[in-house]
Amino acid sequence: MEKGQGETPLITIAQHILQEQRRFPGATGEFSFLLSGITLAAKQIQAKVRRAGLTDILGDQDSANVHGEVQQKLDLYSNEVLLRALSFRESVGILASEENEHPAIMPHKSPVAKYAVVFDPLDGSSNIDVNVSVGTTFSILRRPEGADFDDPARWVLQPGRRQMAAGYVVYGSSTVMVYTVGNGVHGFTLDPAVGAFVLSHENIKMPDQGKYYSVNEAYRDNFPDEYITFLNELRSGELNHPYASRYIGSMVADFHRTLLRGGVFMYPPTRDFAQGKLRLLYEANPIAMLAEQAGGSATDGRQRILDIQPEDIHQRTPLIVGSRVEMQRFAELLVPASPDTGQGMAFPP
Ligand code: AHM
Ligand code: MG
Repeated sequence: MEKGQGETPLITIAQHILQEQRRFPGATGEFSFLLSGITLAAKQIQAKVRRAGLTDILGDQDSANVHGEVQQKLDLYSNEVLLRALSFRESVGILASEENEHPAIMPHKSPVAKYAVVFDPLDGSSNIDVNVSVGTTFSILRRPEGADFDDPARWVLQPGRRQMAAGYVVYGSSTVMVYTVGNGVHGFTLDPAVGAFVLSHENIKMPDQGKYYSVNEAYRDNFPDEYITFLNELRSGELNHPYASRYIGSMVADFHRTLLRGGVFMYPPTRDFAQGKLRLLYEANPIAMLAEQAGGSATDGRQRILDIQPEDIHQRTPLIVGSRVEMQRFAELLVPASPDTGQGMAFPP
């Protein structure tokens, strides 16, 4: 019998979040209310994504975001939906998005606001027009002691290990939301018939080793040596078996497969882009928290992603994330960095 039909009790994401919250004595329910804003936005975004070819929502918006990238109409729609869904929650003080240069200060400026939410509303948006999976990533941070509304950056410039919760939604052949509040990783599939996210992947654990590596190999010649050695080993079978490659070009979709099937996903530094392409706060951090919660790990090639102290809301970072066996081998290949000699730097000066 199919899961969710009959024998297995049907658990919606709302119930699950409430259950999780009971672990914290004195919890007020604000956090659940906040997460419900994200699930509401995800439903709205998925509805638009599903009808994208039918409405006038495909294509560019004739504008560029803070990174100089052309914004797609769906990027902007998704951004607005998330901002709207979250800005009415009093517990949220600051929202920061890939699509906005500066964090948004919630007009209520409530003294009881406890959280900042950072997100990439629609990741992998170059895939939208060709009907390939895209996603939303989010990270929730607690307001630091003494942080006020005059200094919104302080709310969000925190290392990823301080995330209260993190997750993503992948708009694939079905819409799946995966989240963690630091107590395991759980996945929910949207049942379009009833409009509810239903628990479909409980307590996800990444396999110890996988069969796939996932990287944009077109840039291979520009990767640092240790990445090339690592890829060669994966291909040749030195790590127990030869790997196959899978690369969608939507981080959320590539990571979702890595989470469920194991293996490694990477966006390495390149000669031209020493920090790679992915953004630390709203792309790498949530993915790293999920990976660690599922038994995997994530690094920038020098340190644990979750230990990086961010200096800029939109800063980029290389990201290598995956299963235990692959990540261990990758770590062995890295030369310890020494700022004096330049040894182990991605590209020695
Ligand atoms: P975006 O936030 O502008 O959509 O870019 C991020 C995406 C990731 O989803 C994906 O991993 C990466 O860009 C793909 O980049 P590339 O085309 O260089 O391989
Ligand atoms: Mg993105």
